[in-house]
Formats: sequence, C-alpha cells, structure tokens
Amino acid sequence: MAGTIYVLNGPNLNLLGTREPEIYGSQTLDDIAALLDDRAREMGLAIELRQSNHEGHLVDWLHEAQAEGAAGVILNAGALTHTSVALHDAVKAIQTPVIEVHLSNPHAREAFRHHSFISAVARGVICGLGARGYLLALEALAHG
Ligand code: CA2
Repeated sequence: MAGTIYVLNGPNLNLLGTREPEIYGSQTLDDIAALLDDRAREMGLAIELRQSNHEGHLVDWLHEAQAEGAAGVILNAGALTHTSVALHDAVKAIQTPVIEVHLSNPHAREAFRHHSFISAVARGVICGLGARGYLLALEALAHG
C-alpha cells in the first residue's frame, strides 16, 4: 500500500532483547515496532514489520513491497547481509527505495562482517546506532 514502509528483519533478530544486549541493545523487535509505529503515524505513514530466519521470505517480501507500492523498505538482513547474492539481486530488482540498517557497527566487528552484499544496491546505509537507526531510516524514507 502507498504510504507503507516495510521493515524487514533477517535471521535471529527475533532474539533481540533476550541475549547479547551489549551488542544489540535491550529492546525487542516488538519494542522497535512500537517506536516505528508511533513515529510513522505522526508522519501519516504505516509500518509493516516482519522477521524471518529464511532468505526466501525476505526475497518474497522485497518483491511484495514493490508490488504493493510501498513507500520504502528498511532492511536489516542480519547475517544474510554478508552472504546473500539473492538479496542483493532482489534489492537491485525493485524500484522501491531500500535503506540498509544494522543495530551494531559491523565494521567494528569481525572481518567477515565487513562486506555487505546489500550496501551497493541500497539507497543508504545506517549502522551502529542501535534501534535509533531504524527511526533515522524511517525519517529518511519519509522525506524522500
Ligand atoms: O547489527 C546488526 O543489526 C546485524 O545485522 C545483526 C546480525 C549480524 O549477523 C550482522 O552482522 C549485524 C545478527 C542478528 C542476531 O541477533 C541476535 C539478537 C540477540 C541475540 C542473538 C542474536
């Protein structure tokens, strides 16, 4: 639907708030959804937040975002960021703007997290700012 922002989350992000708070913060995905919902409503937008541990679901949802005329996508692909040519291709294939978000700063972590298959095809990238990164991505999409 026009005016809807898809917020797509990849593997293990369902565990947010339960473990590793020093890396990912203490907020759950439901907490982040509530924050985004409030801010989106103020801006006359709606949030469609989803999480999956399966790569193909994320590919399908990117296609759906385009087919439904979504205003944008906020994508935290989790570890698939560093492995998935399929997600690279899906982001490239759609015209819907996609902002890549990470809670942590992958560049300050293990070397295998330093490359993203998403960044080269994303409208923008936000990392290392915790849950606030999702809100900043929402603001960016709302203002074109
Ligand atoms: O910092 C991010 O948002 C990441 O996308 C999170 C991924 C990681 O593989 C990326 O390199 C960076 C991992 C998500 C795992 O989430 C958990 C949350 C709580 C407890 C355990 C895992």
